[in-house]
Amino acid sequence: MKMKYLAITLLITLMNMTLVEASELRKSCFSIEGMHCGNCIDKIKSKMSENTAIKDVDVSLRDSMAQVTFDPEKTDDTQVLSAVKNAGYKGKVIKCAK
Ligand SMILES: [Cu+2]
Repeated sequence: MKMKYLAITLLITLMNMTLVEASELRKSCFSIEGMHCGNCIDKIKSKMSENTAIKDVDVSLRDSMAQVTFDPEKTDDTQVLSAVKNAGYKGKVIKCAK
């Protein structure tokens, strides 16, 4: 009886660990100066795609900003900003609007 209880507890713990791992991605927002058109967006997205820890990039031309989802264990805001810079734009971290 006790063994069964332990096994179930272990199983639940393992399941929770998997869930935590899946939700460990982080979302940061950046304002980006100097974007004019779709090519600018493509350039930024393409630079960011070189960083494999970046999982999702959502660039808004109208709001001059980008929302970037990444694995915080492998990259950070600073590296995202250098991708923006390498693409030829000036970015800074801003608070994400909900
Ligand atoms: Cu452009």
